[in-house]
Amino acid sequence: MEREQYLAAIKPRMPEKRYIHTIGVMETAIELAKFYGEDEKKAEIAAILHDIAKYADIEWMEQIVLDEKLDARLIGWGSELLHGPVGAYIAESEFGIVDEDMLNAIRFHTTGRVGMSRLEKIIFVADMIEPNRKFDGVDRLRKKAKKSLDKVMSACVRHTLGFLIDTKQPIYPLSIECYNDMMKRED
Ligand code: DGI
Ligand code: FE
Ligand code: FE
Ligand code: FE
Repeated sequence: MEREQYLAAIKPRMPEKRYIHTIGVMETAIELAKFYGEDEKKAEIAAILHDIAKYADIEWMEQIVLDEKLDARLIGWGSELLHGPVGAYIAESEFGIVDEDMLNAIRFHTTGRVGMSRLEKIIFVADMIEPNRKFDGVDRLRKKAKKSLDKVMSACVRHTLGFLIDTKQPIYPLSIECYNDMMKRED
């Protein structure tokens, strides 16, 4: 399938705002892939599909977690944590994506994880810094993205965890494991 076909397939499954965000993630992911020597096509398709499950029914997603034996810890965390893993399931089962790196980039785009690949980091970072994102500090992250993929990834994870703590939200175990992994690798 080509870009236009993927875009046409995702468009009816999300509000306009999310679609515009997705285009931004796609363009940013392609730029980062060029910059860091990653496969641009993989980055493009993973970006287009990354939020495919964002508006799926929560009960349906929890059933997928049980049926497909996804991480059982996901039950009860809601769609913010479910849409990555379930998105990877949809990418594989509905769109025929078999590349494990692309599937992992979709699966872990919200939380990150220990030992992320280059493509996983690119999708995670692109999701956060795409041009439609507006929050204090986003420009600093955009500048970092042109310096070091590990440094910007680390800064993105720290920003997300800081936000979750400030807003008194629970932190999913993978998010903490990802943070610890990034800090251990920091030089
Ligand atoms: O789907 P997007 O809005 O483009 O972005 P995302 O998938 O990276 O994140 C979705 C939301 O999930 C965002 O508001 C931050 C939140 N989130 C990320 N990690 C955690 C989390 N929420 C909780 N409660 N715990 C986490 O560890
Ligand atoms: Fe998302
Ligand atoms: Fe994100
Ligand atoms: Fe997103």
